[in-house]
Amino acid sequence: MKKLGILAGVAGLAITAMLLAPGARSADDAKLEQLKQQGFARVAIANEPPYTAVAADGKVSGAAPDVAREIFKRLGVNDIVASISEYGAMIPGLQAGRFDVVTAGLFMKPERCAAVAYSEPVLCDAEAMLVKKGNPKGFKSYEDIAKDSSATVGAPGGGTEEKLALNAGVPRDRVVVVPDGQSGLKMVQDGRIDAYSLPVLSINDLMKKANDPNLEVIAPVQGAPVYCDGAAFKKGDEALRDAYDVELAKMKKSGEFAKIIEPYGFSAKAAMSTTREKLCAAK
Ligand code: 6CS
Repeated sequence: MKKLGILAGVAGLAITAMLLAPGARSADDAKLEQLKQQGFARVAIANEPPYTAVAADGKVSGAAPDVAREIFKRLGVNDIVASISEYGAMIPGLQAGRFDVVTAGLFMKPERCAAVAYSEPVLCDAEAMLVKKGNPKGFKSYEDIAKDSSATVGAPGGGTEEKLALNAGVPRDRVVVVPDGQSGLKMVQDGRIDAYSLPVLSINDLMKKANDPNLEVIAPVQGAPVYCDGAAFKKGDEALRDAYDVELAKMKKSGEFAKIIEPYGFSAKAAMSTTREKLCAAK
């Protein structure tokens, strides 16, 4: 009896058998089958409440992972396992197969839409800046920072706010890459940067927790668009993305989507009033 080669692993055997079975799913669904076999989806997050958060005991929460956990459960994938990543490393990590999906508030923009397969919109928000009380340098926009040669702004590496500041003409050496919210808060408090920029709900969360009367929130940043994120899948995993979108649409329709995101401060209406197509085409 000719010995068969050893297939890659039990999962490989299960998926192959399933795909060869009569009326088998298309090869495209192999990714979903693989995640079902794996028992979890590996998600990239930033740990930036209320979008994403990791508690001291490791529990993952936040609007983006909570939506993802519920949708994957409906797809037969029992859980999510999160890894914290800088925004600028999320897409390369997805493309390298380190994550199965990014669920982190990674805002849809044309250049990102070209690199990943986004779901339909999930979390929408404007931009904000954290400054010293009284806004001593009078910032209302990123252009205001550009015009003041002494002004510096902190933002996440590879994040939207970094890009907005650079595009507004703030020189590279006055846009400071800040690894996380607590660092940004401290740098403003210590006067090491004049402003720290994140989406409105993230800055408001920081402000509430800081409880520091010497700080002020400038929101929305004038001239900056309202962005929406989606779950970001690797190009080639469109079948998985489409299956995700079917469940997301059902939850939007039933009100379950709003029940998950609105306690975090997000508007279901905002996400339901736009589409991936519109957001990916936005200039
Ligand atoms: O998508 C982004 O680049 C931005 N999204 C969030 C939720 N926070 C900061 C980041 O720059």
